[in-house]
Amino acid sequence: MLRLIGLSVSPATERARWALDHAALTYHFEEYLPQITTPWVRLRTRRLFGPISVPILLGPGVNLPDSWDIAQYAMREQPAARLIPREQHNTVEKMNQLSEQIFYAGRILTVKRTLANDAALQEAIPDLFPAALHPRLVPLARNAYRVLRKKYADPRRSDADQLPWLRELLQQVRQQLNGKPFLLDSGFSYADITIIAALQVIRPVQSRHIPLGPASQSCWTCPELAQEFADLLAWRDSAYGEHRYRTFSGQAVLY
Ligand SMILES: N[C@@H](CCC(=O)N[C@@H](CS)C(=O)NCC(=O)O)C(=O)O
Repeated sequence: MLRLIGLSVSPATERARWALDHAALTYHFEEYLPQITTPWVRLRTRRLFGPISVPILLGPGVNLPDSWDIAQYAMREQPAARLIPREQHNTVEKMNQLSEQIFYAGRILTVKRTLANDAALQEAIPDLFPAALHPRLVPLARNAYRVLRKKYADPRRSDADQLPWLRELLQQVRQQLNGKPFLLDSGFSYADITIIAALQVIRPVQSRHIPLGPASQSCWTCPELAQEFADLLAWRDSAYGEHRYRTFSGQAVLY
């Protein structure tokens, strides 16, 4: 059985889950708790040094540490799902790079807003700790987010420059979509999945899809861009309704 280690709230995990679900590949999902489960993840992935990031897909002969690798694996295992149609591989890869750029720029702003919001820091504390302790664990969450701020920093752009950069990237998405139902002419694909997942940093999808408390939802929102790119967010919301919990052959995916 495949095992996907991930962070439920992370766009990178969401695109790997969606790809596996669409390809009708079953897996056990394991929530990653940064710092807490890191040693155990290092041991099983045989990555004893260097940074660990999720999602990671494990299974017999499978040890894939990146959502793009996982999507390509899903494509190989289930070609009929047409996640990455062979003749459009380059376009899908380009869309994945665009998704990474949106996700990385947006994440810097999300982390910054979270660090300034005690209620969001409290929401970020794992359920593993009794609820009564959460208010007292806020300083711990703040330290964890400071580590993330350092880890995800962009040496090429100031925080203020991330917004115009995001605007430019979203315009590229709009251009590729060009009023069509999907990014590729041939139909729903991993290009849609990866871009849709990254739009989480512009305004989060309903929390029944990705669990975020109200304070965290506001930290994941770029109000300046959410309105300007309401067309992309509406496209994202309708794709969730039609494609998120359905395999390529139309079977329901049960969560
Ligand atoms: N390009 C990678 C990005 C993975 C990534 O950035 N993962 C973050 C989640 S948002 C992570 O593992 N964060 C935990 C940490 O840094 O400790 C992918 O798509 O798999």
